[in-house]
Amino acid sequence: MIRLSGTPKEDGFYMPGEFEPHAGCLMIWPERPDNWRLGGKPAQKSYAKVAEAIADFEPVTMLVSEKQYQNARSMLQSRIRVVEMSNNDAWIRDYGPSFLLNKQGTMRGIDWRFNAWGGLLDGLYFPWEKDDQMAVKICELEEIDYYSLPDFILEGCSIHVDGEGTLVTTEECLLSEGRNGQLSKAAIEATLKDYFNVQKVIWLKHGFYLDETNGHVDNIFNFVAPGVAVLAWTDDKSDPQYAISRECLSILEREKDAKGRHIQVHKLVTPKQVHITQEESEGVEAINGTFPRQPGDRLAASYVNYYTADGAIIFPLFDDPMDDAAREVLASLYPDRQIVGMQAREILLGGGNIHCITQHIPKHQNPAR
Ligand code: KQY
Repeated sequence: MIRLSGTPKEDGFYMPGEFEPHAGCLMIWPERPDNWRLGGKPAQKSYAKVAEAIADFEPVTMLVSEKQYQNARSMLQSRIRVVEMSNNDAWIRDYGPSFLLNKQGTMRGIDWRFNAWGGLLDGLYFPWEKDDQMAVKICELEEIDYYSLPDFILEGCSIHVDGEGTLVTTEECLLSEGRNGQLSKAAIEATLKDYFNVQKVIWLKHGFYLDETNGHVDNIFNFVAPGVAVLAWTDDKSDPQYAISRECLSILEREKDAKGRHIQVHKLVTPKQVHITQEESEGVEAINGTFPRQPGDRLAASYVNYYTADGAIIFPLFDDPMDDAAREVLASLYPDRQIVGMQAREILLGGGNIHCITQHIPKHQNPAR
């Protein structure tokens, strides 16, 4: 496949919204014992269930290391395609390619640099070179040409687009020292505009409280459709999340999107606080250089971190009374999609949630080779 010069903007390519039609979904099989308890066994069951739920609506491909191939193949239904691909961990949204389309429906990819959410400064593990190589490998697998940035760090969970010229992100993440600390906010915004081909970037200040990725936007905000969004919310003034959510809301109320619309914001109230138990902590191997999992640590539990599938919303359940309220909000916002809840604690224990472990492939018209 061709590594392209120039930019998507110059070539008329843009990133469609996740709510637009899909060709399928990619995931990576979890296994590293210093991030997933008990060698990844409970997380593997959760990933398999998420894959099966999505496979009811669109084709799913699971990328799996050589070591885990046989195990994953036996744990996954035969309708799920299993492809061997080496990796450092299982966060496809962050280091898979950003998929782009042009007006004719041709698909291309972007290969950003990945440094485990902050490199040696405040990253979450080392090394990360297999993850960093995945975007190109996936472009080869999907048979698409791609743009490659030699030194710009970006994770897919750190941006959301409406497919109509607007991108939402957080300053906490994109301006963090460990990513592109040498670049100004204006230079970072210019790269986002050139590569996602958007006209408007809305900068939230912070992501979800204690999100270990320096506040990825996908745990606090998501587009339902152009001009319509969800925001993680709490009315508990004693929770630091309270001020963060209010700050996001006031920015979103003040800003307009690329088409000049005020974004209609719907609140998804968070579950009660989720903390790591002693037993869960003991199941994770402590390795120097990997983000530790201490008993009592609060996890960034948010219903906003859901996957928009063709015909369904796959959203996280936390065994909490707010699970039902979240389902109701999502049902009212997505009347044409089934609302499917999945127990997500084991995924959350690894530091992210359903949106972070899935990457949709937009429906496209690339000729079969
Ligand atoms: O939320 C995400 N996008 C990934 C978090 C990864 C954490 C690694 N422990």
